[in-house]
Amino acid sequence: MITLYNADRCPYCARVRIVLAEKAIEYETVELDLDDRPAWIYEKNPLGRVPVLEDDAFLLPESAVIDEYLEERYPEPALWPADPAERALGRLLVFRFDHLSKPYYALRRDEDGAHGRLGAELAKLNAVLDAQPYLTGREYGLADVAYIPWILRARDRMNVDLRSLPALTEWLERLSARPAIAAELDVVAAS
Ligand SMILES: N[C@@H](CCC(=O)N[C@@H](CS)C(=O)NCC(=O)O)C(=O)O
Repeated sequence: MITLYNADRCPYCARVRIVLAEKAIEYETVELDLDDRPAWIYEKNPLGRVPVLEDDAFLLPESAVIDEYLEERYPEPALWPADPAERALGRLLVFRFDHLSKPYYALRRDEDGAHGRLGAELAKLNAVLDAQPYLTGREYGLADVAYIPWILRARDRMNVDLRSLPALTEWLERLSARPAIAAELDVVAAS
């Protein structure tokens, strides 16, 4: 049985919830209060962070690594393209995710200039989506999953206006039609 150590409000956990849902993998959830983390979480992850995936006795932290593990362990439906170059470009976006997360968390801390820096990174994603329908390439996949939790929260919780970014807005609408993403919209609305 798979267990996900989870916090609903955590976008990194959302990356894992989405992949588990897309692949229809059965799992149980242990919900953590991030404001009052239990001491035992350090036995699961020495950094004390969620998500952590437990697959029988195997423990794995780090959302991007967990998603790669799930993709290899449960290959269907595939969430990376078959073409190695297309897959590598998708992985490059995941690898460079901190280009988005740094201004995102800076804006959450209300730092000067963060709004503009986040806007510039969102414009870069919009340019990628002008050239191809998904961040992963021609099909939806793990690069889209890696970014969508923050884009949803930026729009719905931080009032970041995406209307000047049509390709990003259309991508968001297309993704929101997927049950795995619609479930995350509900989580964001409830948290
Ligand atoms: N690089 C980690 C980041 C996970 C992370 O920062 N999780 C947050 C919750 S959204 C957390 O557990 N924070 C507690 C802390 O940093 O002590 C991943 O991708 O899984």
